[in-house]
Amino acid sequence: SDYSHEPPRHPSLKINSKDPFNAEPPRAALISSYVTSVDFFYKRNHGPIPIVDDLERYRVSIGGLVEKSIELSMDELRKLPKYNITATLQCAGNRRTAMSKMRTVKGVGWDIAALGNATWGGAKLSDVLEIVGIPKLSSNSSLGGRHVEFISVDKCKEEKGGPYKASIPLRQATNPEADVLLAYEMNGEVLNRDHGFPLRVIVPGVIGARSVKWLDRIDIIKDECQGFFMQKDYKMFPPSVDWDNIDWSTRKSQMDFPVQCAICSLEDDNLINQGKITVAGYAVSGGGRGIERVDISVDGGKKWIEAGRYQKDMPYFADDDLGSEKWAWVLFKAVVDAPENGEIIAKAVDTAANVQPENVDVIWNLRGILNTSWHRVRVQKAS
Ligand code: MTE
Ligand code: MO
Repeated sequence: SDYSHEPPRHPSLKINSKDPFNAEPPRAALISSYVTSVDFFYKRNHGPIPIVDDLERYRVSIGGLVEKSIELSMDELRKLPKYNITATLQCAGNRRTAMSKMRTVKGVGWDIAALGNATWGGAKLSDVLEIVGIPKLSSNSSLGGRHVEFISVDKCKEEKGGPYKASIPLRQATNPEADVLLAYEMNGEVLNRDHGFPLRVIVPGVIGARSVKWLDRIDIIKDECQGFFMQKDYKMFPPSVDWDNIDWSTRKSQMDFPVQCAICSLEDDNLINQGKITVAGYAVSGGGRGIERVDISVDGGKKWIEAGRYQKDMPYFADDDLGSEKWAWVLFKAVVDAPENGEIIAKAVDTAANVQPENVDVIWNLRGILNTSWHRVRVQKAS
């Protein structure tokens, strides 16, 4: 693979793997703004960043089980109604490093910042699929298609040099309220190369792996995409399954991500010299479920205090209409006393009352995905 044409990146990103480039921002940078800047947005790749430089000739083709295949240019996509959707993209491997401390897992190590909250601009996939004759809210195309496959132009070794691909159910793709986008903008600017220039998919509320970058083709297919990242990677196995007894076909491809939160104002270990500590971070849940509350404990989980929460630049209350922010994270903040036992814990509850698990061992899985265990940091008084 040729890594000699990678784009420039912000020097403060923490590099977890260089080729392919996988990096996350420092914890504190993540909570410095509600919308994550492009510079500080995590970068997750499986091969070199492809170069798409002839925009005049660039086309995304839409075919498979449709009556008539089409090709769309960027100009044609831009003429469709444009939506700006604020959505948190989270890698299923977020917090993998902490899971691997319990027992070794396979995969790139990530601290707690393999996610970001951006405003994505583009056309709705449900509008695009109407052009090829598939109405809104369809579970089947007339030719028997039930899934929508996204195929990239990049090359990954897991696909034996072929492109990255993934699929989502047709029902979700044709549901305007699922807000699946063909995005050409990120935070009001043209998408940059790292994040999928000129066109990527955004599947809100779903693990990042389904939001295919550098889109080449969209195919309507009968069965789920058979690619590596759908069938042999992003699946959640029970703790009893290891590499000697794994049967990939027994589990579904992971789609929605579960409720998650993490403290970003503190590192794993901190020296403090005052009695009060600011605990701030993010909380997010998949599937369009909002965040109901975030609880903080300084006594190992016996007593909890509720953190203040923010969405956009306004205080946000859980029972309101979630509106356009239902895919976005909530930032939280609380000021607490220094813990006697030296540990601060955060856990979030989503609007369906799902709660994060207390310990990582009950959700350990060999690929190290979806570590959503209570987030714990340690503080020590400086002497
Ligand atoms: N799309 C392509 N073409 N190639 C990739 O390697 N990685 C996926 C997804 N889309 C990937 C891809 C994964 S695992 C994640 S988490 C997100 O892109 C990361 O998107 P980002 O780099 O814009 O943050
Ligand atoms: Mo990912």
